[in-house]
Formats: sequence, C-alpha cells, structure tokens
Amino acid sequence: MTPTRTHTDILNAAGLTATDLAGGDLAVHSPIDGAEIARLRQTPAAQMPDIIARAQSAFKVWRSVPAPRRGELVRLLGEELRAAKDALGAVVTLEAGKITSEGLGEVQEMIDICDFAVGLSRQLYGLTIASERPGHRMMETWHPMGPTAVITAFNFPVAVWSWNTALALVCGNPVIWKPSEKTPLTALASMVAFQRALARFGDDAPEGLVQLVIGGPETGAALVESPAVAVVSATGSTRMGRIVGPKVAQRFGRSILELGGNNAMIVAPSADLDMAVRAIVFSAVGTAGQRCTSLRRLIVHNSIRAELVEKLKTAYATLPVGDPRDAGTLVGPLIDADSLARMLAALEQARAEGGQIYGGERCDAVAGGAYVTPAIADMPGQSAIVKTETFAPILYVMGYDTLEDAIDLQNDVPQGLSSCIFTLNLREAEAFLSAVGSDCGIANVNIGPSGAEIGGAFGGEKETGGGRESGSDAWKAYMRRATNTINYSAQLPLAQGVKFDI
Ligand code: UN1
Repeated sequence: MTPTRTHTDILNAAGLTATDLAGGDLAVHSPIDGAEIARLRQTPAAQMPDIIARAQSAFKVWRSVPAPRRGELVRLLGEELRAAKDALGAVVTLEAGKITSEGLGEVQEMIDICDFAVGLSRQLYGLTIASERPGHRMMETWHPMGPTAVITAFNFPVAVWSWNTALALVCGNPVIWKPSEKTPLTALASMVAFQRALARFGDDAPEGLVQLVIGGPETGAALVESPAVAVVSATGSTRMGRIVGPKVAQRFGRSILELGGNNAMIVAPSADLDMAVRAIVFSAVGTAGQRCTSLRRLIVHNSIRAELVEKLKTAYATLPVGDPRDAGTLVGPLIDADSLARMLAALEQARAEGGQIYGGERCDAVAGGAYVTPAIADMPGQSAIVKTETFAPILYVMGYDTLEDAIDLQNDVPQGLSSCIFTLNLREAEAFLSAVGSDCGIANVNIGPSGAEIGGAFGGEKETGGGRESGSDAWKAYMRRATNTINYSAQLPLAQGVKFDI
C-alpha cells in the first residue's frame, strides 16, 4: 500500500519549513514519481570566499577545544540522529529513492560513525619512539589539519557526509559540505539535526563550524581550488575525481577520493550456492545497483555457471520493483531518466559485445519515476562494457576455469573498490585475500561486496582514488603528524654521530 503522507509532510517532519523549500532556482525532484518537491536557493559563487574565511576563523577556535570535548558535540549529533532516524530516513527515501529499510539503514550508518568518533575523540594516539641519542625522547603528535570540504554524491546522500564530518570534527577541523545537486534536501535535514546538537552543546563551538553550500561545479571548484581548504574529501565519479584530484594536488592540499567501483564476486565450485544467490541479489540489485560497492561482475566457475545463472534468473523473476515506500518493495527507482537511459545504452552495448540479456526492461511502477527490472548480462568475456562502471542494476556474468584466471579477471578493470569470493576452500579464500589476490581496498569472503560496516576503513585503489574514510585509522587523513624530539639532557649530541664542535 502506498503511504498517504505527502512529500511536504515528509519534509516538514524532518524539520524543513516552507521557507527552506522555496524561493530559489534549484529544482529538486523525487525519483519516486518525478514530482518537484522544492526549489532551493543556491549559494552564490561570490559568497564562497566568505564561507571559507568563516571556516578558517572557526578552525582557530575549534583546534584548541580538547578532542574529548569535541567528541561531546558528535555524541549529541548521534543522539539527535537517533531521535530523527525515522524522519530523516523518510527524506532519504523521498529524495534518493531508497527503499524504507535502506533509508533507515543509511541513518543508522550515521549514528554508528558518531558512536565510533566519540570513542575516537579519546584515542587520537601518537607513537613514542626510541631515540638514538642519550637523554632524548621522540614522539608523534597529531594536530588538526584545517577546514575540510566534504563533497558527497546522491546515492549515500547523508552517510558519507557523516563519515567525514564526525571524524573531521573530533579531529579539530571545521567542515564545508557540498552535497549532490540531486539530494540537497537530505543535507538540509541533516543540518537541522546538527543545529539541534549545536544548540545543546554550549558556546565553545565557533560560528561556522559546519557550513552547507548548495550549488554546482562552480561551488565545488571554489572549495577545491582554495589553499585555505586543507582537506578535500570527494565521493563520486572517476570523471569528477580526475578534475578534483589534480587541482588539490597542484596546491599541495590533501584529498580523500572515493570514486568509481566495478566490484566482482568470484563463485568457486565449493561455494554455498544458496547463500551466494542471496548475497548476489542484495549486492547487485539493492539500492537499484546505485552503490559504489554494488556487485557488477560475477565470475563463476564454469562447472556451476549454468546452474547459478538459472537460480539467479529465478530470483530476479520475482523481485518486487516499485514505490520504495511500499513494504515489500526491494528495488526502487533509479535516480533519474538519464540514469535509466545510460543503463539501457549499456545493455545495448553488452548485446553488441555478445552478451545475452535477461531483464533490464523499463517498467512504469509509479508514473514519472525511472523504474527498471534488474538485468543479468551473460557475457562471453570481459569486454569493454564490463570494464565500465554503469550506475544501475546490471550484473555481468563471466566463467572461469582456474582461480588464477578468476583473480586475473577480477583485477583486470580500472577500478579497485570492493571484491569478494564465495568458497568453502580455505586455500582459495586465503589466496584471494593475499598479496597475489584481489587488488581492491575491500576484499571479503562469503559475503557480498556491498554493505560495509563503518568500523573498517572504506575506499579503494586505482581509479577508485586511493582514499580511506570511516573506521580503522582513516582519521589520520584529517590530521597532520608532527614528529617531536625532546632533549632532557644537558648535552647536545647530534644524530648519526656527526661532530660539529664550536
Ligand atoms: C557508497 O556507495 O558510496 O558499503 C558508499 C556500503 C555502504 C556505503 C557505500 N556502507 O555499501
């Protein structure tokens, strides 16, 4: 049953008022039905220098607030997000088209990273290192880097902001957030939660600690090009990363890039096939194939290829495609009609390259939305289209005979984000995880490539950009390391035995 709450009800429940939603020229559409749900004011390019200057002033204050106290702000943000979980999850569904459970899951990911960052605020450790000189001690100190730009994509419109912001804040950095032009409302709604946290925090948070800018490439360019923006964390296409990366490098800034993925699963003869099928379907069609980590390539042992493809066709035949708000829907809409057109063009190319296509048909689940049945493309090999990331639910299937061939196929694409193997054979699993195995930033055994927890570092190699966000020691990218040598003796011995007597 389609819910009865109007688009406006959903936005209001997340704290967005009529004034927030009108008066500008950026039209925001819901992918559910294509309806225009807001017309937002964009940040004028001329205001960007002031915004960056405000972040610099905020930095001068925030860097001296003790890290555990900075963690308290993030703890409050986590509390506000818990309270707003249903409301914000519904905005994610409305604006990004995710099914209800995934919209809520995304907010849970925000809460999880807040919890992680609160603990981290008391664990920004440096090393103590043995000095070669008597009466000396060496240590490392980690200091805040400075204003951090966070550029996010439509597909995880709020979680990726929170990974970066929760860490940046405890590390002592102010944040300027530029969300995708397709999902600015989730950003506004997240800022409502942040403002509530800020109001409860007290007055040691400087003005301009987290600022939201709404706009297109010009707005992004102002952040990317300004030497005052110490860290640029950008999530999106490889095309975008090719512009951002060199510009930040040119001014010796630091970038954290999380770009395209072309994630594979190897299914070995010993695999638990029923488990593999469930993992394949979730990771290939979940979020309508619009995760960076979505499964795009299935590399299956030739002895079980036909059987597995049959099982998948059976599973795909009953997948409920439709309104993401309806209980039971598993596949919501693509973000827009352009995205659907790109999917259909990719399937056309796959056909031309010898692929046999199942599914991939447009359907009018809700008028005005870009709905499509997920596709399986049984391919004769890893042709050009298979090496290309198409942000849609297309699963390319290829066969293999030896694990070595499978790993070669897995690695022979320009992207290097996520990967996995289904096998019950210990040797195969360990080989896949070893230095001669998967070349990706994420490599899993007996789970799919998507749906990572926040506790691990998230990111990948090659055209994926090399950045790491979220858990483990990803926080180090938001701080600068100082090596300190302290002499507590009354002598001045030189390192390497150098003599320099005056
Ligand atoms: C993304 O698609 O940019 O691992 C992020 C996952 C999610 C995050 C994906 N936790 O699928």
